[in-house]
Amino acid sequence: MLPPSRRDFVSLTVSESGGYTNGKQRRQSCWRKWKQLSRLQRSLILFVLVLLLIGGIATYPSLSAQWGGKQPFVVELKNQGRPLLPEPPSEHSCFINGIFGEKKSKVYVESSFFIYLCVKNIFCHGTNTKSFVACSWRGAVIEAEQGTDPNAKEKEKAVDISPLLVESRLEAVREAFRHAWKGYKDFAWGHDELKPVSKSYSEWFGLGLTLIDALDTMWILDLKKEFEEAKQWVATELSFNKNVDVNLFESTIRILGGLLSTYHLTGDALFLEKAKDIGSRLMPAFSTPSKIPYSDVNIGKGTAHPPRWTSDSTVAEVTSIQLEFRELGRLTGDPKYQAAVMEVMQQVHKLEGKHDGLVPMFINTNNGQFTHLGIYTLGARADSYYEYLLKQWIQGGKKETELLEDYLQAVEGIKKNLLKKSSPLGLTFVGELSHGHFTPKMDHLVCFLPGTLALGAHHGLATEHMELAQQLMETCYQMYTQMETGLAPEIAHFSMQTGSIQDVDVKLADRHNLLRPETVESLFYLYRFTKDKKYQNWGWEILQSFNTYTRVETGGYTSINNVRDPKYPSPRDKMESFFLGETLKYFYLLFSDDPNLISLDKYVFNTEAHPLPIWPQAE
Ligand code: DMJ
Repeated sequence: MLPPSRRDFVSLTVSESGGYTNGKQRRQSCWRKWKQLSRLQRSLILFVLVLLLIGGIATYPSLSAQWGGKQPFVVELKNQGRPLLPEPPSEHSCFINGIFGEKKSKVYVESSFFIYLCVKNIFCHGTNTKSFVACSWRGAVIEAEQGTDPNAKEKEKAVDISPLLVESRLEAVREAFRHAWKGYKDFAWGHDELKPVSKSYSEWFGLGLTLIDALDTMWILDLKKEFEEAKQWVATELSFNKNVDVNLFESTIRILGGLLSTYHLTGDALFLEKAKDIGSRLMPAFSTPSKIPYSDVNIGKGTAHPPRWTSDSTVAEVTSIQLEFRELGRLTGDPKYQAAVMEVMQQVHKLEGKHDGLVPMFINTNNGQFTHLGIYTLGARADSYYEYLLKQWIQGGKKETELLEDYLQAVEGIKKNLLKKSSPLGLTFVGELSHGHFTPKMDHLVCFLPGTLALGAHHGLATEHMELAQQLMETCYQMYTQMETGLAPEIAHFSMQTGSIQDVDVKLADRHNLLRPETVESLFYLYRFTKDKKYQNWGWEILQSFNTYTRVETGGYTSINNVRDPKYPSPRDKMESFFLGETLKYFYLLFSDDPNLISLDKYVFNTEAHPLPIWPQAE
């Protein structure tokens, strides 16, 4: 999957057969031969020449597109000897998978060969900033809008991208999923995570994490064959009766959440039974002096404990398991599940140590108090606390006012303490506060926030939230586009000094990309609510970058160490389960134009992208 150090070139050498003759002699002998031909022979030759001329004129546009100044983007990548993009399409899907290779504001015709296979289709394509390109059959490119038109953005919004293009992008996501699934199936079947480069696997809980996380994605992407084989594994191989320590939060959002949502989408009781089994086995985590749960549970022995070095739990972890246990309680009718997780929310609601609604990162399981006070972030260890305040309120029918109050107060706290503008582009970003000192550091994890703010606005909260969501969305996109690979780093530092050249700076230790979903997730929400095509186009660019720098030839995608080095991004040899559970699912939902495909008025996504129903109003 890595770029080789050299490129492959094809050269053509045209040589004359026979010895040297000067031009005059050659012209004379040609004329003599022509005169020696019969009239019929001469007419035939002229006829063939005229036919060739007409054929040449007809094929000129596609040839000029391929050989002209614009080098076909996708073809160039393929020349590097890597399977960077989907395989050549077949039959009806010939337009799929990149006849159009898109890069920044330009659109290229990838291959006249594939266009010949689709001569009856007409493709229209808007790019993210400046121009629209309408491609007629055989690849004639008509530039309809160019560069400096001040109304270009508005027009872009107005132009309907062809349903064919929408379908082609959806198919590109399905293809990416199939490729990832192939790696998992071949080298990691039934294990937690694929190691695609070494063609092996890693275990975290030993519960087939990737397979369970991916179940509802397969259902939504309509990958029936893959879904059925995974379901068979769940039915015959999956057992939670294992002497193994699992992390309460991770197994709740990925396993319990994945099983519950698959149950709702399919109506298959197998998944509900499995959800009940894992849910009940996780309950010992709540048996603590404070009722704030421990981080780890042994699901075979029924014992729980904090990490070895502390009796603290992470605030995001104990406050981001509520959607799942509340839903399990509703389905089973057993009140213990809801009671356990709502107790945590009620305690955190009342706790001292918040700063304008912002919470610290740790909470003690013995006394139930926040610890390590003074550090406030929307990133790791706090992120999904904010997300779940809003989503629980939505899940429960917008009646639980304490949850809403805490959410609204937190948004005000973010605005007051954590928002700043970068230089030179003036991007709005979310930094961190450490004992009163502001740091312009933003985790990629924070990119869930534009989506959450937009979701709140959709459910009736201030339109100001939507405006902030759009500003932050641009920032998260810039975290990708300002990197040499087009992929965001794990952590960005924003420049605030006037005269800076680039807004996003990345420290050496923060240059990795784990195939995380948050930006694609937010793009999905922003597109659903605004219908602005630029969000789809930004997502398409990001998918291309994943295909270019993280796709492994033999199956799977790998996280990488260095988003700043397109020559050697340095694979980490791991495909996280959330790449299938979240990232590819959000890509698919982003590219879909169907608002009823997991309607946001009927479902709320847990923090691992598993949709759970919004409760009917009577409950
Ligand atoms: C996922 O497991 C969840 O989205 C979680 O809330 C945050 N981290 C990962 C994805 O980045």
